[in-house]
Amino acid sequence: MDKVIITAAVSGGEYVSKADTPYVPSTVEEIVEEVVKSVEAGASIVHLHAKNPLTGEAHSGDPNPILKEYIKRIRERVDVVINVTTGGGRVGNPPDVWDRLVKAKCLLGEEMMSLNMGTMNRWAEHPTGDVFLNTVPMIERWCSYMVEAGVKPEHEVYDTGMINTCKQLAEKKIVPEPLHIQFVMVGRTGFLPTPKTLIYCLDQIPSNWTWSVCALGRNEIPMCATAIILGGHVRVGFEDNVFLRRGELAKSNADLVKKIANIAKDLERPIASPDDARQMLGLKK
Ligand code: KMH
Ligand code: ZN
Repeated sequence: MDKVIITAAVSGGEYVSKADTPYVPSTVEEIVEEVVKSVEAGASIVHLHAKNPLTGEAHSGDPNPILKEYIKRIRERVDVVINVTTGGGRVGNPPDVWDRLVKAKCLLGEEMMSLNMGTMNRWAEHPTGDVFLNTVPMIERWCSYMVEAGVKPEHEVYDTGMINTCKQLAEKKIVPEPLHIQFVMVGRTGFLPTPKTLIYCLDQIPSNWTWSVCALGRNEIPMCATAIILGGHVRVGFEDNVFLRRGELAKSNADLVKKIANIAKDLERPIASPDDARQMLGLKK
């Protein structure tokens, strides 16, 4: 079986802060340390959001200087594929401001950027509103900025129609094939986190596209195990889940990486190194 790429979403993203777990990293040092430990545990990609160093909440201003610092400091410590979020379009943020931020974000030295593939009702309460706003023109523009900068888009797909939006990007030749999809199985307002849903999704995409799965809370490990069995890649980490098992907080993202790496090894899927991931995803180092 092909090697499995483990992404560690270490920073807690936009939803997870110190109020949820004291172990979520917030300072630059803590983020870098979590990345190093996660790579040692088997992660070949890290997915990053800029954090408020005091609270561990999402940083509310321009995230780019913070992300740039993370990237520089990570590169000094460890070899790993760096994937930063575009952060989506926020309701209330002028589109031209957001557009400039995303364009500049493509030039921070990362190899991949995640991008939500449609506008969607949020599955949980969120300080900036109930909806995330990613129109098709925004998606097309942002993907072309990434491609121009040599950054590979990771297409975050939360529901069926977003698969069609990915196909349109390929048909219009905005993103070169094969695309890389992250099926984000959030439940509630999006895909139900079930094997049946995932199999349906896989039937919709070309067989040469690469794909990964993430799911929230207690669904994280079972859905990642399902992805491993079905030949895909996985993402774990505090952005999606803070528990190692029922009632026990993970003390580090690395605990979650180790858990899924052991499952992969038991299922005879070797773990991809960062260079394996680069080769499998066609990244430009
Ligand atoms: N927070 C995840 C459920 C992104 O940051 O671009 C989705 C995500 C999207 O990681
Ligand atoms: Zn994210």
